[in-house]
Amino acid sequence: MQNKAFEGSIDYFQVMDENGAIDKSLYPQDLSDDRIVEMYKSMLFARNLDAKTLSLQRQGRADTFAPLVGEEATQIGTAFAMRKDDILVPNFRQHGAYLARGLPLESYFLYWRGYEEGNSKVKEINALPVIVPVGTQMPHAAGIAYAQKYRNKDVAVVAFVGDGGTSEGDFYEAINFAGVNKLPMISIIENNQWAISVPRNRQSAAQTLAQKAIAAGIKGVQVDGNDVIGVYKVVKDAIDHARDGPTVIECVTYRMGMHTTSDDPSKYRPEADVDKWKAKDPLKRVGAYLRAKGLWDDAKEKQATDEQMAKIDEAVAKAEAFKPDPKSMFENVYSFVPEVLKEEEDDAVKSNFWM
Ligand SMILES: Cc1ncc(C[n+]2csc(CCOP(=O)(O)OP(=O)(O)O)c2C)c(N)n1
Ligand SMILES: [Mg+2]
Repeated sequence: MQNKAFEGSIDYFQVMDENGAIDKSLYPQDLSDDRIVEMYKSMLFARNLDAKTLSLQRQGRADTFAPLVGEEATQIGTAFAMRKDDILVPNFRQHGAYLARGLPLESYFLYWRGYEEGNSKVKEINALPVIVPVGTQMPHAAGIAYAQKYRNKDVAVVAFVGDGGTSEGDFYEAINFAGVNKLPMISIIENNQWAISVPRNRQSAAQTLAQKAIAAGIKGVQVDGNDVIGVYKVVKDAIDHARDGPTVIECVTYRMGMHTTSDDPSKYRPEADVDKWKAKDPLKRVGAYLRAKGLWDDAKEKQATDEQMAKIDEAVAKAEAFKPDPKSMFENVYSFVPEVLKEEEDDAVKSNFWM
């Protein structure tokens, strides 16, 4: 005898196509025109901020950072679908999501100037700090989701992971644990096609990354990650059903810039690939939609950009005038200060090494 023991499939969603045309049957009913304008402004802000931070880094005024250009729809669509109490667990490229959730801009610049104080404000927006080790945020997210369920709280945990991150054991362990315990955990795979110089096809032989959910016995979907309305829709649906269990959402997008400011992608990828993805630019697409509806135009674009750049310049000036407290190195590491750390702090204060 031979029977099929299991059969599965992964749905792909796109609500807004590359020209800004909408599939009305999938359009999320709760999404107003005003909200889409807000999403567009938030995407524009992320892009302007990226360009500014890159320029500061090149002038030695910011540390190494990971640009998000091209991935705005994935991050902003997700952030807008989240409720206030939901918890954001980023990796290291999610400043678009952070800022859309309300992280003070000055904190962002403080972090990228290397100050601990920049990372501590994330608490105020129900988020975890920037997490650089690839994939380690996923077990944290599963643990936090377990706590929400244990306390019977209607809170979803939304964790970001890269395509590269899905090859880590941490990813599998986290989604497995989430599946077994039916946790309110949404895993957003920000599949930007690259893990530094490793392309998606060298990352996994699986046809989609979303199908990894199937092995964990949980729901997996794929969405056009450059379609902000599509991303909003699938994340919102997952959050609405988070009490029933976890979802893995693969957002198919593209890293249009470098991995980080210490990387040169021209060494390993053809420029023609980038050009191909430029046609799918997430900002152009929603911009075309809003313009066709009479909700956006060149004057609004200029006004929004001018306002955003002024805000950015003001935050940079504040961050550059910031006087760090060296004691901050010892804070926010643990929920309480362990004796050994306290001793180190006392020694450091006594030795006055920073004076
Ligand atoms: C555990 C671990 N291994 C290796 C690295 C070095 N590293 C930093 S980012 C990165 C690639 C991550 O790719 P992906 O998960 O696709 O995220 P993306 O950078 O594309 O956003 C690697 C290998 C690291 N930070 N942590
Ligand atoms: Mg990647």
